[in-house]
Amino acid sequence: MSDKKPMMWMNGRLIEQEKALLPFMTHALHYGSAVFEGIRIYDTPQGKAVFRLHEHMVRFLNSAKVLCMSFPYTVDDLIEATKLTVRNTIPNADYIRPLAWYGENEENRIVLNPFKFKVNVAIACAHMGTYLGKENLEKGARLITSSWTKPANTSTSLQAKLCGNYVNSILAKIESNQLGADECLMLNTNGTVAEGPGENIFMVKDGRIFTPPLSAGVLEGITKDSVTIIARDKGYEVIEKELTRSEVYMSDEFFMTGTAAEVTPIRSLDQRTIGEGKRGPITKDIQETFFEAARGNDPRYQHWLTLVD
Ligand code: PPE
Repeated sequence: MSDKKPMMWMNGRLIEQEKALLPFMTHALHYGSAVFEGIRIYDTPQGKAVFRLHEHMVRFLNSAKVLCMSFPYTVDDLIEATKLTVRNTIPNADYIRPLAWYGENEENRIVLNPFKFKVNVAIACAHMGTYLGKENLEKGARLITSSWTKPANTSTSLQAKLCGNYVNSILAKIESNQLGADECLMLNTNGTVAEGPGENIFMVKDGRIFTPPLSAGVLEGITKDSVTIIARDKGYEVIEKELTRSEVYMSDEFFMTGTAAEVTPIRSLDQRTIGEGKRGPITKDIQETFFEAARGNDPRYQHWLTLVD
């Protein structure tokens, strides 16, 4: 073990991660007025690489815009800051967490409107490992339908990664784990399928692949985009359409995608076995190519990787 302290980037410079302590009056701590990203680091034959870094930073700035945050960093600045952070963090880091938040105001006042509060931007790394269990990448995870619905597109901005939105995901996650499931499926206020608490979803039926549109109340996932491109390159039809819970029960295959979840097959929903109750052939085909792409073994998708060194 090296005795080098893990570093993170905050407001333009590297600091020791353990020294990143925040004041109690931080607006975001009280109200969730912050935006974040989650980005994966993969080991590739060329060294450590960040998956779709540019797209994540574009979304990060768009999320900040929705919250009327301004900060003086461009996408390119944030890409350079990320590379610097990855080079100076813990050795087994596989996940990057950019976060921008409203901090304190000068008069220490407690008010909802964050306009007079300082905006802070930071990038740190962590070890995430497999999100829904290593064995479930093959066996498939078990889902329940959450009793919590996703907020409507009229309630908040679901295409922005607003920290406050994630209280809904946390409630759903607590419930699914308390009930013995690995994860949950969340419906929207119209009763159709939205996504997971931190994943987009895909359903396979009769050889075609379906996923809900943004109007169903989902994040515009970067893994969802990668999987759609991979699937279409393989000749599968990928169709965006509203899905019902029953359609999922009757589907041939079902899987979740996300930076953290990668491509995770689902074996059951509400104790109903999906398809054969294990990773289906189309899911396997797409999952394998996804991992080859992320690990730098597929030249077709090399442009998705940013080398760190
Ligand atoms: N929907 C939601 C609600 C979501 O949070 C994520 C990412 C996705 C879909 C998939 O998006 P993308 O990562 O761009 O493919 N969730 C992040 C946070 C997970 C966490 O537990 O924290 C992630 O996967 O990094």
